[in-house]
Amino acid sequence: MSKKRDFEAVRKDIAKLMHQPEYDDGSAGPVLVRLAWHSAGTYDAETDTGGSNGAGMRYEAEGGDPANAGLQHARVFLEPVKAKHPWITYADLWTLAGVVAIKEMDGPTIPWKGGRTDYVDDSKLPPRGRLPDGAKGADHLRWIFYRMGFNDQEIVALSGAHNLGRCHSDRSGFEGAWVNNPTRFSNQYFRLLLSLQWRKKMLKNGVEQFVNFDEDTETELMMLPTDIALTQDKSFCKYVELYARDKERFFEDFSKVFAKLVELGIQRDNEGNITNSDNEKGGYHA
Ligand code: CCH
Repeated sequence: MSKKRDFEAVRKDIAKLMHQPEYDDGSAGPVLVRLAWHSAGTYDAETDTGGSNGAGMRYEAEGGDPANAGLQHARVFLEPVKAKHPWITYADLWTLAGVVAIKEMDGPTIPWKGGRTDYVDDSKLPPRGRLPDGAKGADHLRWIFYRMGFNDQEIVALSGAHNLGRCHSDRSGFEGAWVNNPTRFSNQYFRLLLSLQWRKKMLKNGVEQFVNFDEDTETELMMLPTDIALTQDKSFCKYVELYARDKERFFEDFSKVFAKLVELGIQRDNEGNITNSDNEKGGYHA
């Protein structure tokens, strides 16, 4: 491979910035995973709009969506990597960073291919409101994820990313972490969903979430209404139970579904080259 497209070198530099003692739980990992997910999760299969291609979050229309609040931290973490490897597109960098972060946090290896462009086609810009709302229920999850082309099993597998990171009241309005060790990828989220008692709590800002308080350790964990909905819907709950008891199966399924997520809207030829993006057109100027 020519030096110009040395993705291995980029992977190494992303891995090196994972440790961030001053930030959150000491890791850039969770917010990088969320950046990759939100960059891709705007996809609409019917109109073939949105998705990671184009890195539209650089611009106010998408970056300023309240659903993306806080993701500037992830983008700032990655700036030195972009400066060192200017040939990589933001669309590739953000999706690759999610994949590298998951691996660095002891998660599965996720197949990833490069070649995304930073050209934003105005006709493919996603409107706001395409990302899920944590205050809602199972119907909303299906509405959002079926639109991208995922099924119930894939929705549950993807939700397992809530093993990582935390909610911030100044970003989403919700507050707290789902698990005790939010920088290590595991199936703990599914196990806690089923094993702990979750009670509704109204936060000072009027936002409702579910919490469990452990008297012994005096720690409070949280779940979003959408997380709890996975246990209340028969079809979803089947997979919550599966992933709670079978970590290997969760890792396998998560790897496949995350790889699918970051490929949404991207068409490739037999050699893996993207056929529906035009790098020659240059950047988009909002
Ligand atoms: Fe999520 N997520 N997510 N999420 N998410 C939040 C944080 C993370 C929803 C809502 C929220 C996925 C699916 C959903 C991560 C990965 C994924 C927060 C807190 C909310 C709210 C944001 C804040 O305040 O900072 C909802 C609703 C859904 C519906 O399914 C999927 C899919 C993924 C990835 C595959 C990660 C990681 C975080 C932690 C971010 C951090 O900064 O720590």
